[in-house]
Amino acid sequence: MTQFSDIEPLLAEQAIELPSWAFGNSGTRFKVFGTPGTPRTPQEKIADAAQVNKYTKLSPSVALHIPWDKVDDYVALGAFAEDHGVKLGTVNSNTFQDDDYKFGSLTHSDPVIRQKGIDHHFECIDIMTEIGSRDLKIWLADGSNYPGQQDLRRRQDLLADSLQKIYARIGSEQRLVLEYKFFEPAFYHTDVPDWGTSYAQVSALGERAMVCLDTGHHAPGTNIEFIVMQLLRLGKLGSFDFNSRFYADDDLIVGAADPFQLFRILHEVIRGGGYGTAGDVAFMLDQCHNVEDKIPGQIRSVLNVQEMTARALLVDEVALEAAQVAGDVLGANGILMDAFYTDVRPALAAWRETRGLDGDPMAAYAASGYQAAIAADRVGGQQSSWGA
Ligand code: PSV
Ligand code: MN
Repeated sequence: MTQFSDIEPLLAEQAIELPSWAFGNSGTRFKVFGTPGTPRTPQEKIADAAQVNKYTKLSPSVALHIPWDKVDDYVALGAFAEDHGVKLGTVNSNTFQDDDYKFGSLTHSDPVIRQKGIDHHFECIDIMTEIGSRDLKIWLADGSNYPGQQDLRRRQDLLADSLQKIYARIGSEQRLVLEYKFFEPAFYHTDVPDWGTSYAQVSALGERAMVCLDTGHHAPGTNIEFIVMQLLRLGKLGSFDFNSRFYADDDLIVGAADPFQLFRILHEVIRGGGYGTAGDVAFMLDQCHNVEDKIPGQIRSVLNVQEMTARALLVDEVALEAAQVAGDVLGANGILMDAFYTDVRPALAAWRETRGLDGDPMAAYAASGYQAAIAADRVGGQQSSWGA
């Protein structure tokens, strides 16, 4: 039986990147609620993200979304982040909010608009080079709403061509990760709807092109851990966008809807060699906080990932394999469930204290007064918003 002390060194390797946009306001097409203290600038988003790392030591980097986080001086932004104890990480492109992209971006039939989308990615790569970022993350809203509206195959060919041009600009230490999503905003067809399409496209590019798996981007009932296993097996799992969903692309707190699913995913990550500093899978959150405060929402999120990671690390792999090979159906299932049902919270709290952290990061943040301070200080200006 694996003991908690056995897994402590591995827990210390955990790093979960935070999305800058999680600190802005967000909502639905029905309403975006404002929150007192919401950042107005990329700097204020980074300062808030640094709070999450301060109380958890789990989130040493922040992902940018361009143009939402556009600044004049990215080197200065990187220095600002370092002063706050975090680094700048993945750069996310955005070809879904410009009128020109109404009928697509990298798959658009008009070469001028396709080139505009490609140029935007060149700009993102330049920013990555300035801030020392490894990953360019591409998610495309491209697709169509009605059968017959578009030529599905032609668009795959155009996508391959556009991605090839972007990939050719990637530096030798940089990677391109291509995210998939089964629907929305296009509803009939999406140009990168599933891991297989992403895999086919990135495989055609080369070694430094990988798949990004957003946990909210699958049909209900999809066995996501199978996809994790398969991509790791193929050497193409580049990154995760963690969040959770009940119905659609809800972007709720990871582990909130189905902690068992998160446990199963992390178990496959660990088994497939994707966990820790030895693996090169990037773990990111891609979440929005519509009604809850954003900083504690992010703290809760990284703690959920840490708790399910600890449980997954506790799986007795030797006994599990023996049961599997012996055809012991209930024995194998029982071994997995024993780890899942282990309440690791007291052990994690004690371990945090040995690392100079408060055992209860949520309570420590609440007691710090930071939330009230930003609410008082950040008066006026334009609050950041998803899509602003
Ligand atoms: C698309 O739904 C997505 O998951 C992509 O990662 C975007 O970059 C992100 O959401 C924006 O919130
Ligand atoms: Mn995502």
